[in-house]
Amino acid sequence: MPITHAASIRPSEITPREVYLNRRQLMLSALAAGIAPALPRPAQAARLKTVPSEFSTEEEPTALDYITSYNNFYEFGVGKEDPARNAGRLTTRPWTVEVGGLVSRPVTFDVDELMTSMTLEDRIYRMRCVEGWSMVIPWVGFPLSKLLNRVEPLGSAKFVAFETLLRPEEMPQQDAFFPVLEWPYVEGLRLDEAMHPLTILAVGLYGETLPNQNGAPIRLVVPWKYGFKSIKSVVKITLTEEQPPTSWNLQNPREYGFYSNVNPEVDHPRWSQATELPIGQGLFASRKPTLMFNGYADQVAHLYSGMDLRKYY
Ligand SMILES: Nc1nc2c(c(=O)[nH]1)N[C@H]1C(S)=C(S)[C@@H](COP(=O)(O)O)O[C@H]1N2
Ligand SMILES: [Mo]
Repeated sequence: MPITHAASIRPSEITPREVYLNRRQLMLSALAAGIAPALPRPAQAARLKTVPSEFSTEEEPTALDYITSYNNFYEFGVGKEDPARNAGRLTTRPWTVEVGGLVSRPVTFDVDELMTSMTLEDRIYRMRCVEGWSMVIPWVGFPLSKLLNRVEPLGSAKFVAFETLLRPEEMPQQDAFFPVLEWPYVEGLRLDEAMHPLTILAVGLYGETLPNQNGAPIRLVVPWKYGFKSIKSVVKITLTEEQPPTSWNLQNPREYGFYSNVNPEVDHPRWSQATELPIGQGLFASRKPTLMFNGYADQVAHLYSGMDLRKYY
């Protein structure tokens, strides 16, 4: 059932422009100066047993306060500070992830069982948001391929579709009169992208369980794609033959494609993608060049050989 929504509305157009810019400016300078209010971590955050990973970047991770207080999670509001303020109300237990579609053994996993049956790895990844900022995030997670192998994809499976929880009682924007996106939030990957060793399901960060604002209890992380591909609070994973719909592509197909690989050479229709602002590096931090595939070209460029990345953006 199609949900009516205003096409191509961005937060910058919903809030009166000056208010938005001021709030944004304030938030950015507060963040940059390191005086943003430190929000308490949820009480239930628990230490996780992890092993190191060879896939981590050498870069210094962004401070925890920035990672947990400057977020995009539109179910909880369109402002960067809204998820930290509002996601506390999300009930994350019990939580199951239903994995099915074109597989021989469909399984509904309990998230706690999943977390104890998988080896959890520390994976420090660069994250590049399509809006032009970036962070370095020390995730805890496991390769998505391990989960997919458990359900045995059929030969006909070509794509993997993901779905976030739909629970308007706890996710205020899912009840909004003019929703920014159709709900639930959905994303998708080609099967080979989903099976790539860099693609993980994250269940924690900085060695502890995920804060709600970062997508508790389980979220996707695909480090060579813009942040919006990394769908939060996942409840359903479906293997499909056809390319699945994705939330931002439905909202504005001209601006957000299915692939959404980080690419400094292909601009967003309304802004350049050549540079990024690292969050949390002080008032005088300068923008730095964005790298092809967010710095993961050696590992992932082969997935797109022969493809025109301007057409498949
Ligand atoms: N369900 C859901 N997942 C989501 C989003 C969202 O609004 N809803 N925002 C995306 C965007 S735009 C980004 S940049 C990342 C941000 O992840 P972080 O807040 O953990 O840094 O989450 C992505 N996953
Ligand atoms: Mo984003």
